[in-house]
Amino acid sequence: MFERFSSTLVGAAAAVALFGSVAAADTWRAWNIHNDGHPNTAAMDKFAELVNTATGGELTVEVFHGGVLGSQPDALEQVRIGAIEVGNFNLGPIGPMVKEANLVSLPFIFKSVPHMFRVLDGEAGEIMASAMADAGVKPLAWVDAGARSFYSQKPINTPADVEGLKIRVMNNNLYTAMISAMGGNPSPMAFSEVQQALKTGVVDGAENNFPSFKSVGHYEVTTHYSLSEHLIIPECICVNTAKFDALSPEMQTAVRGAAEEAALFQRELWSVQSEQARKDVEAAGIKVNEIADKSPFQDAMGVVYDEYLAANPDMKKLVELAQATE
Ligand code: BDP
Repeated sequence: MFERFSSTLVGAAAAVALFGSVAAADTWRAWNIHNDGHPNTAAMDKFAELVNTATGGELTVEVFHGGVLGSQPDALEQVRIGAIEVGNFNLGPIGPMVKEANLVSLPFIFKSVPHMFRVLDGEAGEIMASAMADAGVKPLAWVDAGARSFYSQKPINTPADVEGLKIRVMNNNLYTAMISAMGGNPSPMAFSEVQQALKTGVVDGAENNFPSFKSVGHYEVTTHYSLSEHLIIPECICVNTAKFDALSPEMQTAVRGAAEEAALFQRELWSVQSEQARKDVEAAGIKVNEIADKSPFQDAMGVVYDEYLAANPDMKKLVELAQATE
């Protein structure tokens, strides 16, 4: 027993001498909800490739696409506790876990995608990132997810058109409040169930960006996509905080650099592929309608903001920071 123990110590000492660290080569599991053809799938593959190169193979990332490691809320919990190390997450489902992340789930909080990135690059983004890291889900880089709009079997031009419709939303009370404020019936549901729910009429509509509308076939079971652009929600490459903190400073730099480069790659792909996705769904028969005046939608959200900020007065600062960002 003593002999075994001492030979383990000798082995560890030899490894330190060879690699300059006690950490042996490690593999991280990465969660990705998207399938092939979606820009984030290519970006996560890129992240894995970059980590492998930058760490000289000391850290390998194995990406599991198509949500096979679980639904997004489940996978977030797994990352939080370290059962999955890393993933591409939407900040919407992070809100119930990290209040500060909810800033981005307030409808119409951002004027545009560039405005969203400016807010993330400023003080509000720092506050959100550190709260997320404290909760165990540390953002290494932000990625683009465009704007989310409604789709259904009829065009939506005003909030009144949402009245009485059952609309699928992601898992976050702000989204249920958003749909209720328009007189609709919100239905939180896992992404993987939405196509079937639209097909069978369990829900009348949903909301998403063009790449996701296309990639999981929601366009095959709806007829109209209405450019309400009510939510501009960023996504992250997020890692379990403890796993990241346990890396050597050199490895941290390598992994963060890989995430940043993969995120830039994603943003470029996104701008090309989201336009292409729109063209593809239009070619497949989807009618896309512009909404010239979005102010009735914005006005309808007054109650969502009022109730949310009354219940969470500490979120006022973040809202003000976002609104004050040019
Ligand atoms: C997509 C996001 C993905 C979400 C999905 C959804 O990229 O993270 O799970 O929407 O609506 O746009 O659930």
